[in-house]
Amino acid sequence: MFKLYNFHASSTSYRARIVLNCKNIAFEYVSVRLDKAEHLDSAYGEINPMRGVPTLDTGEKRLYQSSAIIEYLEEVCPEPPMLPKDALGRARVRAIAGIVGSDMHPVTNLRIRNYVRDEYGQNVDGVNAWIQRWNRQGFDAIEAMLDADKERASGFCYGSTPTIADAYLVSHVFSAVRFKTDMSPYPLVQAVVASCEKLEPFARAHPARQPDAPKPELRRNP
Ligand SMILES: N[C@@H](CCC(=O)N[C@@H](CS)C(=O)NCC(=O)O)C(=O)O
Repeated sequence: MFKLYNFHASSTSYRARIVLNCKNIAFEYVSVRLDKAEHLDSAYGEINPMRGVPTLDTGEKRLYQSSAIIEYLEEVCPEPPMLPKDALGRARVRAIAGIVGSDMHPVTNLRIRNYVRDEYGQNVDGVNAWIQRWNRQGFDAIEAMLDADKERASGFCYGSTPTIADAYLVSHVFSAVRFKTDMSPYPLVQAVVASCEKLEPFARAHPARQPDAPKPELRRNP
């Protein structure tokens, strides 16, 4: 069975869990507590040299980088497909995934937030302002892309079934809301999230439903 080293609130973990669930792939949940800096321990450094989550252990090899993990899952478990059959469609789906995965997440990642806090002396509001600034730029682009897609009739980023773009978008919106990004300018993004969250594989991947999530009564920042 696959093992996923991950953390409930990590958006890169969340996007990998969504794809695993959509493809109905059972996996063992191995918690790496980012809130306790377990990813910086030498033990996790042996597992993932970049010390990020997720890591997918296939039983044969360890795979790093959620984008590589997701593409691997698509290749070894093609049903249901999470990439369109046509090259143009795949490029459009990957563009949305790329905005989240390459433009938004890297500059708002934990180590960057900590650097902005420690090296630039920012408090919680200052760090949140940094995160919100980069989220706005990405969501502005994604909202415009969804709006421009006249063939988009369903509740998804592309086509009539969930694609990897939805996995990236839903998980990043969770993170954005956690850091108080104003989502009101993005009704199309919010509509995609609302329709995806109704689907059981997305709901089951939600951070609040993971074994290392705080109990509801202890949760300050769900
Ligand atoms: N590009 C990597 C990023 C992995 C990553 O850094 N994940 C975050 C959690 S969302 C993390 O582990 N951060 C730890 C840190 O920044 O120190 C991927 O997509 O897998």
